[in-house]
Amino acid sequence: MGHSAGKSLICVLFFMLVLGGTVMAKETAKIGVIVVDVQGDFTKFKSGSLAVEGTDEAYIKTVEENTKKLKAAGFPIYATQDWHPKNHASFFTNHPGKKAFDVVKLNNRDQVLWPPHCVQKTSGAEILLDKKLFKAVVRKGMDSQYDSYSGFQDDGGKKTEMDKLLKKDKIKKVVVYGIATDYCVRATALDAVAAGYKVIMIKNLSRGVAPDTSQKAIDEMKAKGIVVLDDLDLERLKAN
Ligand code: VGL
Ligand code: ZN
Repeated sequence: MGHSAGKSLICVLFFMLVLGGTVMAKETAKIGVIVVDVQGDFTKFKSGSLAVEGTDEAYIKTVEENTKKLKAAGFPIYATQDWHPKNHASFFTNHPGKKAFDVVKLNNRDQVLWPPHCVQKTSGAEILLDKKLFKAVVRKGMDSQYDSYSGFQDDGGKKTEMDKLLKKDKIKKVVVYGIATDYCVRATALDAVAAGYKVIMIKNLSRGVAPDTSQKAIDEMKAKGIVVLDDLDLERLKAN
């Protein structure tokens, strides 16, 4: 084999490698993780004002361990943080004569009235996981007139930075879990699908406000093509 034939062969091999790599990269969608609203006020662990069933210390530890494993495996982790002003329209205390869990019309939508929770700069608004885990924390619900269960946008249609962050990081698939299954996890997962992401929701890393609405949320997510898994399977996720 002459010099030029050898070079051609090396050239062909090189291009096969590059092409192969490109095809492979297309098949393995880049995965990001969205940890939804793991904040003091939503937990029994911190005696939160809107403590969700099953959010004891063991739950927080399990979420932290699993999130650490995902980070160690190289997946970028994003958090959402409910971050309300004191005068937020979702608080029953801002509606004279109303009580917690009443439902009112707000900008033509049904709004559940919650106990005041996740007020900006209060301890109840703090995320209970190590901040070093997160590539970004996306705050939501800052507009007093609109609620924002979704990490992507509020009820007035105003977008957070979530979609931009994911696009910048070339994320194609998101793993979603946290609090609450029937509200913020549901809304964030459904908006992720609507924005074109593949979505995996992890049931046992999530907790719901009520069993009936949580089951309904799971059925809805499945109907929209979200893969609902009981537990995180890191090996399967790494294999994609
Ligand atoms: C949430 C109710 C009110 C949630 C936030 O994180 O699911 N629920 N605000
Ligand atoms: Zn809220």
